[in-house]
Amino acid sequence: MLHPVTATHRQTKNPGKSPRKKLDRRQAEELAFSDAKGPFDIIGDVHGCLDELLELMAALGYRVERRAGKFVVTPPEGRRLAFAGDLVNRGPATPDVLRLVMNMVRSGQAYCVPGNQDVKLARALRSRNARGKVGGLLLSLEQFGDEPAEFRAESARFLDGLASHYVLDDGNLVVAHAGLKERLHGSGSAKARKFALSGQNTGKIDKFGLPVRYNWAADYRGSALVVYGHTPVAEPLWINNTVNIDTGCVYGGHLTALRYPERETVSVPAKAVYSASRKRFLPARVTSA
Ligand SMILES: [Mn+2]
Repeated sequence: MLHPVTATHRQTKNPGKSPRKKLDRRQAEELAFSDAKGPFDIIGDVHGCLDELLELMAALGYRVERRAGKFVVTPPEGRRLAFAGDLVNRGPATPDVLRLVMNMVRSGQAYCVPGNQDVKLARALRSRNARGKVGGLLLSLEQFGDEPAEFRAESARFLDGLASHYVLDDGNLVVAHAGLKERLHGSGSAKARKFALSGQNTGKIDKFGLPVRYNWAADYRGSALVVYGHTPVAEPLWINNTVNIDTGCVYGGHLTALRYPERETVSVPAKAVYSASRKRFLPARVTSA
């Protein structure tokens, strides 16, 4: 049987006086440091690629049926999904990906941490118009144009309420969208949230005009396995005790899951190139730190 997602019992101060959004976030942060044991199937950046997500879930043994517009999921005995963030934007079916993941999180079948694109979409869904919105975010807003206002609000609330990262399996497993330095594991600080969502830039700009990111994984010496995405790689990239499982599905690569504790990856190929990448994927191997 599946164990329910258990929260610690920390009391919140004056919960009645907190704005709704903050309360949701705090509840999620409490869930983040649970003693939840695996096994888990952790999925990298989905970016609205519903078909590939369903195919990957099937490959992992999850049965998904669609009944009256709702997704009904039967996981393999005892297993749970964990999404490493960036569920949305750039791809063809952002609302349905949210519909599926929200349902699984609510029923205790999945964990989900936010990525920078999820936060961007939540903000855009709450604003009244799409002015100034470009690219992958604009595409999501167009897809949401066919959805009821209630579902927009529900999606924004869900994305806003997600904990910055998860520490699972008695501290042996960390899931964070852009990865996380060891000293920020389990921290509810704004600094930890910022790092987990977007990583840290070096202040330099590369030849493609993109910010150069600090390679935290090269300096990582922690004992917890850190599973993350955010920066597309051609193949799952293991560095020290970290693994990047964003294999760029939306750019025509693959959608990848890490099976934990087995430490095996399972990938399905993208059915199309849904978005153009400004640069080629990072090489799968790094030669030096
Ligand atoms: Mn990202």
